[in-house]
Amino acid sequence: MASEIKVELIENAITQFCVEGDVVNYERYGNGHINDTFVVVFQKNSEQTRYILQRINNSIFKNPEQLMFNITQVTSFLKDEVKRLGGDSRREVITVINTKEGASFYQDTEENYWRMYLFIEDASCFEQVSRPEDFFQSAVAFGRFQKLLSDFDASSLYEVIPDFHNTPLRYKTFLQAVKEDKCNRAKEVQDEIMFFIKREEDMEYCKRCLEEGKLPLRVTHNDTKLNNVMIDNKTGNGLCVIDLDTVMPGLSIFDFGDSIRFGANTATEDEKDLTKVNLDLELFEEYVKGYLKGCEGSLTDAEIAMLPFGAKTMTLECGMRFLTDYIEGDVYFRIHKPEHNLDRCHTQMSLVLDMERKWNEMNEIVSKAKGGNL
Ligand code: ADP
Ligand code: GN1
Ligand code: MG
Repeated sequence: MASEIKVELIENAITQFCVEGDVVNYERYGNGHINDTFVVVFQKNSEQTRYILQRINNSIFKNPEQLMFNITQVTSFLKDEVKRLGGDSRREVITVINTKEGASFYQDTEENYWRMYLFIEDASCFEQVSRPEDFFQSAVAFGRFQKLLSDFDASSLYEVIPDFHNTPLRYKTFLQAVKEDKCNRAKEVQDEIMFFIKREEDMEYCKRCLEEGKLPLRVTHNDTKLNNVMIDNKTGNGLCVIDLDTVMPGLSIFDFGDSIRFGANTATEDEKDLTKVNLDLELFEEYVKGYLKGCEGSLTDAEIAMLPFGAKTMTLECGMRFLTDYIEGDVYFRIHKPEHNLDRCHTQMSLVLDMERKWNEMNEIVSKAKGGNL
């Protein structure tokens, strides 16, 4: 469940950063599953400015210093690129606010790690797609993000969560959790367990293509959910990719796939009525078109051909991660009710089944888009 943080710790953290003015108020913000996020309003003279304050989840990000090093490297590279292209680097790229000591994060006396970002105003993050155009725009933004980072030196990044999208390794972790069954929950979820065991081969395929050199390793975002990109309220364009914690070397088809898993689902990630969970092919097509546009020709033919596989693999992997966490006692993802991770696992399973039914159509959409026939 959402962890409580002592008010004194939050209020102390707020004062550590280089922001002028007085604090007007602060409150929890957003729907991320990992960090504790707050919006903080400061006032100087009669002007109010909002900031994002986050307590970094340091049971997941074991080395916050390396994490923040990655984020400052990536954001400063992106800001230079955006400026070079004539864009607004304060709205199109996350801005890290330093502490009064000049550091990119603050460590308090209770081993909490805090950071602050400028709040990107006049832009929205969505939990579900209501207008296909927004989904198209989010795809352009994630594709562009990938393209802009193509000249970034990947070797300068720490691998903050090793093997983050190593699906076969996650499968082993899942089997181990089932074997250990620490919370005695495995017996309730035998059908779910079998679902993933039956699809073991599918989970290995993309990794094998990388190892065989059929897919290139790139600098990727690795967590391309719709609520990790901001859409400009005025122009309707994809504005800024946020949640840069997992920027690491990875596969473009996984960035594509994770967006499909979340955004092309006709239901939310934790919908209990599974009849509502489907892969929306129209949204899938929008995302394919937007992603190819944003990547501007930088994807190889093999990457494009494997986009549907990226979507299926990310959905399988995420469903299996939710199930693993349920079996392990809900220790990773923030939950808001007792069987939340199991509900999330069920939506991912339903979505995989629907992708299996629509597999030919998904591939046809991709090959038509590649040929520019859409
Ligand atoms: P988590 O890793 O927990 O998902 P995020 O960095 O994605 O954390 O932040 C959670 C939510 O906070 C986002 O989905 C978004 O709604 C909001 N948010 C994060 N950073 C900003 C920002 N710089 N400006 C405006 N909103 C933001
Ligand atoms: C987490 O942080 P957030 O909520 O954007 C998770 C992703 C999962 C996603 C499932 C660091 O993303 O990998 O796909 O939940 N992030 C991390 O909703 O594990
Ligand atoms: Mg997020």
